[in-house]
Amino acid sequence: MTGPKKVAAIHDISGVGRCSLTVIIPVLSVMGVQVCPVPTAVLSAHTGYGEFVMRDLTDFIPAALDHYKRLGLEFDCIYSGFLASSEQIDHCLDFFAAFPKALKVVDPVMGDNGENYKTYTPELCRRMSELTAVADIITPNLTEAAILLGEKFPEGTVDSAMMRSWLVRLSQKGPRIVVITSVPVSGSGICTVGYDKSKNSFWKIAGEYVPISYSGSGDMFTSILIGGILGGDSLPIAMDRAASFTQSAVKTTYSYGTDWTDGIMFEPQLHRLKADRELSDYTNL
Ligand code: PXL
Repeated sequence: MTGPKKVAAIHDISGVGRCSLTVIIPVLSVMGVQVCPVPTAVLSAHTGYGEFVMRDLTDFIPAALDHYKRLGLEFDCIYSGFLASSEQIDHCLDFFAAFPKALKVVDPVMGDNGENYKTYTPELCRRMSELTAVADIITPNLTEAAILLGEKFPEGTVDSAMMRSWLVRLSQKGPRIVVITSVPVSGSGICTVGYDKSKNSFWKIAGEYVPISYSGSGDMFTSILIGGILGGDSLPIAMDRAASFTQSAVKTTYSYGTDWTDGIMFEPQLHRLKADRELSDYTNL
């Protein structure tokens, strides 16, 4: 009766490299969710290219928020990701405060494989924990989870007990649901691990190791997770949907031998995320 769920997506748009809004918009749209982009920056290519042109849109975010308040809009979900300045933390906090009924999802984008992204200053990383504290759901990768906890990035594999402890410690900082991606759990390949504080339940989705890490994987994973949860999935089902689609698209991409900077070749498989059938078989009376 209410039409598609509406998500305000506070992320950058990068022209080349398949990440952030160029992944989030198609993925959530095919899952039947409306994306309202609130761009944090425009880049010619994501930061993994080393050389890129970037326009910071810090001033745009509060202006867009004021407009949405004047329109009396409501969102079902506010989803933040790549930020271009530490002031944008305040703007995201204002967005979350303005729509208290919305599901608050923070992907604390800061780095991967033990390293920070090029534009992420120590101040921006330090302040990211202010955002995760007000979120309902956070989806750090292992690098970002370590930064949020002030831990060293674990070299080699980690065990389940350590991951359970990291999940609980992250949730004690605020969020009800914590999902950590890209975790090499001993004996289980590359896993996604999750915790729901309200149910004290822990979940793990095991995946195969693929010897390359593509840009935008986290954006793809979190978008599918959100699409699933807004559609009524339980946490482990949403995690499974997100991890298995991302893994399959990663394996497809790997078979073509493209550069990691080019991101996940998701276009051939996108239709698999679609709802079962189209509901358009009606006429006007
Ligand atoms: O997918 C994370 C991401 C988003 N946006 C930009 C990035 C990255 C990771 O490199 O550079 C611009």
